[in-house]
Amino acid sequence: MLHAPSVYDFRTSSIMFGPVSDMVPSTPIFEMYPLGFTTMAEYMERHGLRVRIVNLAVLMLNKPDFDVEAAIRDMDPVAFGIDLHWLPHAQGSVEISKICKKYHPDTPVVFGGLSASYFHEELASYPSVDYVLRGDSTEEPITRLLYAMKGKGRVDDIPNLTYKTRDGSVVVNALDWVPADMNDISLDYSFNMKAVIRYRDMMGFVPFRDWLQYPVCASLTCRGCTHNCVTCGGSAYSFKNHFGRDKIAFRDPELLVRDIEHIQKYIPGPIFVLNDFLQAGRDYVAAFVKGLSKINLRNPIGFEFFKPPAEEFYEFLNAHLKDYSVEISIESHDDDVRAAFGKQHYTTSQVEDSIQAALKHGCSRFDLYFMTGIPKQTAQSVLETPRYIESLYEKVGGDKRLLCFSSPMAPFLDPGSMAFDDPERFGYRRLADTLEDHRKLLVQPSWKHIMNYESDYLSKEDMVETTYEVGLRLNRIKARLGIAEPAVASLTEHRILQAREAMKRIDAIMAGDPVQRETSLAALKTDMDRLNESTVCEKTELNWPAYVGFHHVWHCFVLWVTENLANLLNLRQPVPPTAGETSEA
Ligand code: B12
Ligand code: SF4
Repeated sequence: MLHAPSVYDFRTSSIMFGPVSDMVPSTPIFEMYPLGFTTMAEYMERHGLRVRIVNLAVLMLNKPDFDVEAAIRDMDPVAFGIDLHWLPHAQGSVEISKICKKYHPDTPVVFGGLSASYFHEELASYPSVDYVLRGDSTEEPITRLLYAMKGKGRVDDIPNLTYKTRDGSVVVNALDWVPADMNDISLDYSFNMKAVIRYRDMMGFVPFRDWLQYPVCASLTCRGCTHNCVTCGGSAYSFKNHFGRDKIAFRDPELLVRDIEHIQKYIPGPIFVLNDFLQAGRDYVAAFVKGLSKINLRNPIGFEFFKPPAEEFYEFLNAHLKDYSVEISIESHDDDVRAAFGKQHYTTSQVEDSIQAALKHGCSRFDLYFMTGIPKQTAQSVLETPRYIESLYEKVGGDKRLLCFSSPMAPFLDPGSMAFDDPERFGYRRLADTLEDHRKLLVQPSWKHIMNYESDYLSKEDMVETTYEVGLRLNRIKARLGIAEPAVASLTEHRILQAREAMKRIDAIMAGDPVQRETSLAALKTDMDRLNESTVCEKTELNWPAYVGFHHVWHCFVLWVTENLANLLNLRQPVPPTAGETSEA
């Protein structure tokens, strides 16, 4: 399983990616591989296959002279799996598939992920791509595909598969492997740790560049979503219309607690519970939180909520957990703008009450996210954000546990979102249609040129300008309140001002003589690379605390010994694949 950088080769191209990844642990080349790599690999190994994950993006980031072609040339798998989950990998992932084909013309190349699912026919028509597995649950289909490649089974009855025949035509099998729950898979990080031991390769497996310093782990409550945010490619609408899912699939709370117990055994970092588990109802919530209390959870834990919980809920969390944090994406302080985005189910004032209640009941940290570029949002509305945040801090008495962040919706409108499918209805102009269009956009010189949309309410110029302006003002507020260290705030201020300047220089180059363009952009590369990270805020501001205990070291040691013994004595018991069974649709 290979994870590509967003742009291949970012090491030689001059691109000002901008603040596209400021709100996630990755750098702008999006080096984080999908969680699905771990669930697929664990599932395939359970069914008698061997899987190796190679995070090419991290290897390229860490070693400027890492030779991708040589690394791929020296691999000898039954098949290559490449993710095109996030559309920003459109350029890098296909380039990596070309290298796979160059050195291994007879080895099948399999793609998967949400963007691959959306563009499956176009993707399968590329000469370097043989198979695309669609949908949000490919653990079983990929296992069957691998067995078919080994001569045990046929491809024409593998669910969710799009493939190319010998004559080059593209065949689309039905998208009907859509499990109704998430209980057959496991997000088991000890798989990754065992694989590190087996292949003696730490850096190829790490999920993102700084993971060893900040070992945050994710835990997944469900697949799908009950909400319909208009720009989100993971909304109820997108899942129903493009990924075959018309009902959210939950993981049983007992299994979720078990996943978290595994994490706490080996990994000291904070655990982030993704996708709001309140969507599952009261019984689920009670079982999950009480379960966490029973395993005596010591790692800090964070929850993402899609609407602001009430005070009783925080009381309940506080009674059962030692260290919990909360995150809500409010998007805008303006209720009308938020409603136009699809979050009409709560108001700003409810969020304020929720924050106050959380802080009153032991919440360690409350992260509040704002976004630029959403429907009905004007430059003026964006520029009001810092003032609103300041007033919010006044309401909570300057409590430093509240952390506010603002970032642009960039680089792309998600494929398969309502806004992507019907841009005019939401006040957007879509500037790219096909996968190939997006591949071309990704190598444009700045995030302003890379974006695949423009809003009727906010021009691209205003989007860039307001992003940096809000970044500056927010940084100053954080410095004044003592939330950001003075030295850090001063560096951030500098970076934002320089990034703004660099964007102007790029615009001038693009407006100037085309013959000079490449040379002038190349001259800016060092500056661009320096300014591409932590643009509008210092990335470490996102980090929750972590601690290392003796038990982590001990469990890792035991795993190291048992795994080496298992490898030496070949002690593995595969479970036969479930080929032939169908899932509940
Ligand atoms: C969790 C999550 C994250 C986590 C990432 C955790 C991770 N490492 O996967 C965080 C918060 C870090 C994140 C970041 C981003 N995210 Co996000 N994220 C989600 C979320 C909420 C859930 C995804 C999930 O549950 N996955 C479940 C796991 C088990 O499955 P999976 O990883 O999807 O893999 C399965 C399939 O996709 C497929 N598959 C995936 N890869 C491959 C490869 C092969 C070969 C095969 C066969 C199959 C396959 O099979 C897997 C197993 O069944 C979705 C929204 C949603 N409701 O779905 C958005 C979503 C996926 N994210 C999205 C985006 C845009 C981003 C960012 C680009 C945002 C940004 N600008 O910073 C970044 C990219 C980060 C990076 N790569 O470095 C969009 C993607 C739209 C698109 N098509 O491009 C989504 C749909 C919605 C959204 N806007 O948030 N995200
Ligand atoms: S952005 Fe909205 S639709 Fe998308 S996953 Fe989050 S709550 Fe669901």
